[in-house]
Amino acid sequence: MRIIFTLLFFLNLVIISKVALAETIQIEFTENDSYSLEIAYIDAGDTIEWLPKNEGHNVEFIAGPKMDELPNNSKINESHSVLFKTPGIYLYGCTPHLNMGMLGLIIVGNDFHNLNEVNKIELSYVANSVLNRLIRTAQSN
Ligand SMILES: [Cu+2]
Repeated sequence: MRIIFTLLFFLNLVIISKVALAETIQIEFTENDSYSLEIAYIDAGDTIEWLPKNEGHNVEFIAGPKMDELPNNSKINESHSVLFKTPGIYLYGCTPHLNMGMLGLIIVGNDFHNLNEVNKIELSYVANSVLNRLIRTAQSN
């Protein structure tokens, strides 16, 4: 019986430390029509919070490891937070400024398995060159 209690105690510690390790990373909309953090490296279970520090922007998800269940888009000028559970690459952009290259990547769990799908997304010339730069940076990290 004592062993069971001891096991339960340690199991609890593991669960509590897992929860305590989940992080929230903040990304701001900037006056340069960009996100303050272009590539976010997070673990599964972490949350990203976007803050409307500059007007006229939002977060629209374009690609992710599960294309049929992408995170919700946000409304313009509103803060938005998303908890990421599935490892992989997420691509998002600002609806009004996506064609100008206002986009960002989130790499969950250092997992690049859906890189080909992300590369296949059709974007404007400028957005595509920004995406290529971000992917090169992410891969060299
Ligand atoms: Cu924008």
